[in-house]
Amino acid sequence: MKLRAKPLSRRATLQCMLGLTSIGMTAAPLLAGLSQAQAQTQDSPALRQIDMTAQRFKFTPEEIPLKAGERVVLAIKSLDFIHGMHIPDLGVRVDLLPGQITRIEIQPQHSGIIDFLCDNFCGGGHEDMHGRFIVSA
Ligand SMILES: [Cu+2]
Repeated sequence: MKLRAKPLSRRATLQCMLGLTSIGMTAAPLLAGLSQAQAQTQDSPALRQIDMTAQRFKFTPEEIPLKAGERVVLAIKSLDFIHGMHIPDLGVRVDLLPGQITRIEIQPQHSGIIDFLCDNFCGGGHEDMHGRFIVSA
């Protein structure tokens, strides 16, 4: 069966326009906000992205606050070496290729401190290359 859109009569169009303008100045922005939020949850849930860099011998930022249960994407750019990103408590470990952005999705379930570290030996300061997520309830 073919569905054909029925052209609106001139009167119907006019009624629509009147209907829209009858929404008060305060209601219109509220409705716009609602439809935007729905679009995000239904179509592509936008995860919060945390931009990071890895460079001898430091992750930036080194301390990252998170909420328990929140899914986030770490977008880590290595600036100079194949560093490693190892998060033992979350069972995550990846190489960070220089010049590329490596994305890792994590979702810590409980509040507390979760350490992360570089696990590719990258030089004299390698042992200092670590950081932590501070997960709040
Ligand atoms: Cu390193």
